[in-house]
Formats: sequence, C-alpha cells, structure tokens
Amino acid sequence: MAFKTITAEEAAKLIKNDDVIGFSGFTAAGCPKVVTRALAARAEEEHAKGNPLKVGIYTGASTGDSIDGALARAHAVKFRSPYQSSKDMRTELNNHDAHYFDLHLSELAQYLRYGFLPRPNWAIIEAADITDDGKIILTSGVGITPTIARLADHIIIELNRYHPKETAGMHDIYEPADPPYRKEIPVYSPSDRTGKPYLQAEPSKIVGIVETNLPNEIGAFTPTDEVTETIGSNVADFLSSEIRAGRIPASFLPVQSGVGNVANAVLGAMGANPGIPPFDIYTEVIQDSVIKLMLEGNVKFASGCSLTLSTPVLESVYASLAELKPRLLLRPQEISNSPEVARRLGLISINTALEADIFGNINSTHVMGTKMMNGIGGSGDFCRNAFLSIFTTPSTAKEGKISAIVPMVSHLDHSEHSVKILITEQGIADLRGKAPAQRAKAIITNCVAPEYRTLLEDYLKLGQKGHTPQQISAALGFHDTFNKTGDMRNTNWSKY
Ligand code: 0RQ
Repeated sequence: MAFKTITAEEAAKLIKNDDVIGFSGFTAAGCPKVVTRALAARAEEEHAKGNPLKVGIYTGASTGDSIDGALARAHAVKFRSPYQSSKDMRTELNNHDAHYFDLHLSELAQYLRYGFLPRPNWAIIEAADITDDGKIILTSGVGITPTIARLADHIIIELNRYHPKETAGMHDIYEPADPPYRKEIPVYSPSDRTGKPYLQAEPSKIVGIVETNLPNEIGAFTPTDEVTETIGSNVADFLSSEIRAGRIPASFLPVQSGVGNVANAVLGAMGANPGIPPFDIYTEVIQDSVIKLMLEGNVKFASGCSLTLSTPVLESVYASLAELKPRLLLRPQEISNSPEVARRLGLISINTALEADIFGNINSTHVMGTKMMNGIGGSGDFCRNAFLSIFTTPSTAKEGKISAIVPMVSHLDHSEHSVKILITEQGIADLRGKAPAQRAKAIITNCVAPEYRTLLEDYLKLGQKGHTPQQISAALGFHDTFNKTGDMRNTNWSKY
C-alpha cells in the first residue's frame, strides 16, 4: 500500500489544540472509532498537566460514543456542529463547555465551502477500501465526507475491515458546484445516480492509515409499544385515505422518515396497510424497519445517507449484498437532504416533534425552551420542502406530566407554514387550509390527551381577538407550571 500504517495513538498525537476535525459517517454509521478514543485519552493527560487540548468538530449527524461520548467526557470539544444525540455531549453543550451550532443537515457541507465556518484541518474517514491513488470506498454512512476530504489539510483513514469491500457500488458520491455555477442536482427518481461510487481523495494529504475491525456503535431500538403502534397506524390510515381521495397518486410517492421508535412504528404500519402500495424511500437514515419492509416486498428502493442498522441487521445486509445492493444507495447529506430534490420528488415527510403548539408550530430541539436535546437534524430540510409534511408525537411525555401539545412552543424549529398534518396516538389533525383558530380546534379535539383538553379549551377562551388567539401573558403557562410544580396538569390560568 502506498500509505503509511500508523496506530490510533500516533494519529491522535498529530492533532493540536484548537484544530478543527471533520468526520466521516452519518449517525453512528460510518464514523471513525479509534483515533478519537486515543485523542480523548491524550486530552485527559494534557488537561492533567494543565495544558489545553480542545478541538472543533464537524460530523454528518450524531455519532457513535467513540466520537461524541469520548471527547465530551474528556472535555476536549471546543465547538460542535451540526447534530448530536449523546448524553455526555448534551451536558457539555448545555453547560456551555462546548459551543453548539445547530444546523440543517443539508447545509453543513456548503457552509464549509462558502467559508461560513472554520475550515477543517483534519478529515478522519472510515473506509472499507482505498487504492494507492486515493480512491476511497466509504462504509455505511456518507455524511459530509466528500467535502471535508477536499477541504481538510490532512486526512487520516481508519480502514475498517469489518465492512466488506464488496459494498463498492452502493455509494453515489457527488458534490454540487457553488453559486453562481450551481446546476440542478439531477435526481429525478430515488434510484438516480449523479456521481461516482468512490470518493477521490488527494493522496498527498493522507498522512496515515489506522487499521481496525469494529462494528458500528448502534444500539438496538426499543420495541414498539401501544402508543407508537397507534401513532403508526394513524399515519398509515391517513396516507391510505389520501390515496383514496386522489390527493396522493395511486402509485404513491417516495417517503422520508425520521429516526427512532415512532419512525420505526410508522414504517411498520405503512408496510402492513393494504391501502398503501409498495413504495420508495428517499431519506437520510435507512433504519432496520426499511430493510424488513424491503425483504417483505413493501419497499422497492431506498436512497439515504446511512445504513443506521443494528449490528445483526447490517450483517444480514452484508450477507445478502447480491440481492440488496441494487436496491440501496448511499449519498452525501447535501443530496439525501436536498430541499431541491425533496420538492421535485414530492416526498411524504414524517418527523417527530418534541412539542407542538395548538396552532401547528413545532419544537424539535429544546426541552422546556432551554435545554438542547439533539438538534434540528434533517427535519427542516424535509418538512419545508415535502409534498406533505407530517409531524408525529406521543400526546404526553414523562407519565403525563408534560403535554406535548402546548399553547405556544417554547422554541420554534418548524413553523405553522410548513407543517401540514399533526398526528398523535389520539388522532389526526389536518391543518391544510385552516386559519389559526380552526387549527387550534382541530388539534385540541383530535391530538391532545384527554386530561389536557379542557385546559387548552380554557386557554383559547382567554385568547385575545387577533388572528392567532394567543394570550401572551399565559402562552408559556404550561412550561412555567411544569418548572414550578413538575406537572403541567397543575396549570391554573387565573394566575396568568
Ligand atoms: O425522554 O429519553 O428521558 O425517555 O424526550 O422522546 O418520545 O422517545 O422520541 O426518541 O423519537 O425523540 C424530537 C427528540 C424525539 C427526535 C426527538 C422526552 C421523552 C424522552 C425522547 P427520555 P421519544 P424520540 C431525522 C430527522 C429532531 C431531528 C429530526 C429528534 C425523549 O425525533 O431529535 O427530526 N428530532 N431529524 O420523554 C420534555 C417534551 C418531550 C420530552 C418528549 N415535550 N418535553 N421532554 N420528551 N417530549 C433524524 C436526523 O436528522 C439524523
């Protein structure tokens, strides 16, 4: 091999305080796994000696524990973008120990190219294979890798033998030109290819190869329960009724679905609904339920940015590559999440809200308006541009002490102008063509948990006479009551 083999510790020693690193992968799929653990150990040693060692971090999305967890616990992160879902990183961000810049996932690569953010000094890339002239076959997640490989001064490769070289052909690596030279992204159907199956890196930038043989750090999904299954069947019933009404073509449209338990339940219910024909997926995260639906014949093709699969399911895909590779495509996130492509393909977009308000605004990110949960992720890329944007959420959280439907969201990620349908286990609110007061009625009647309905009806009676009948002094009364008493059900409007 043309490149020097080095250890993770040797690689980590090259990285200096204040350096900026871009990582391959998307979610824990395709992320490097050993250099950051060595870097975290070094940071702890340096900190013990009183020396600073903190780095800026760009990733595709969330990562495995070896990146966000290890570096956060070592207090080795100066800034972080665009998405994370690690308990330890969350603590760092919420304590202001690391600065977090929450960003639409489709935008990070171009933000870096445009010079809006510091350029990465390092790209650390997990590869399934590499040729002497720098052609890299990525593993199970693409993320921002093409852009960081091009922009970084130096590249470290983690060559992970766990991922078979035979995945070559599953990736489609393409970077759009920047304005004023950008042309349309030529994806007209989910299976269209626009680029190359490999990433071309500049060989002189590659400082070393660290050999590994490690699975992705992806935990198993918690099983569906009554609430998530009811949300799933509400979504599937709604979509099949839209087909019957002629508002969704009988051949159906490509589906984007978020991550997590609700998303898994939704896809499962869609597969089981006889009113929904086999469909294509155009999304960011291909998770276990997509592979199951593919094997059952309910999903025809899946384009995404990562195979975020539990280890047994990823291994079953690798064991059936001849059958599945022609039906799977992994793209950079600026293509998988492209607003232009989402609008053109007419995606049905289904994402999960942390909280929604009775007027159809969505908070996806901030618990009680202040604490960062994960980030906006791809939800904004899709929601604003989809053919039909659906948000789902269980109607309550924390054993009913929190209503996920509130008078006014405590932080705004997706506005009433983008959100078309809200679905909970209680039912479905179709917000299309409704004025704010009508939306409030539809949401309170159909989506709110019974114990919160009267409270929200009473809130509306307090309302001012304006177009959107908010009572500003009481609008965050649910949150205020929760902060004071630990239970939103104690809200007493006469106090506001
Ligand atoms: O708390 O973890 O302590 O049990 O929030 O809630 O119901 O398990 O739902 O795991 O799907 O996460 C919005 C965070 C939902 C996620 C969000 C508490 C609840 C629980 C998690 P525990 P659930 P999920 C594709 C698209 C933004 C990015 C996005 C997300 C925990 O879906 O990050 O959409 N979305 N990306 O108890 C306080 C509330 C709450 C609440 C729930 N109103 N107030 N806590 N919880 N509602 C993905 C990518 O972009 C990669």
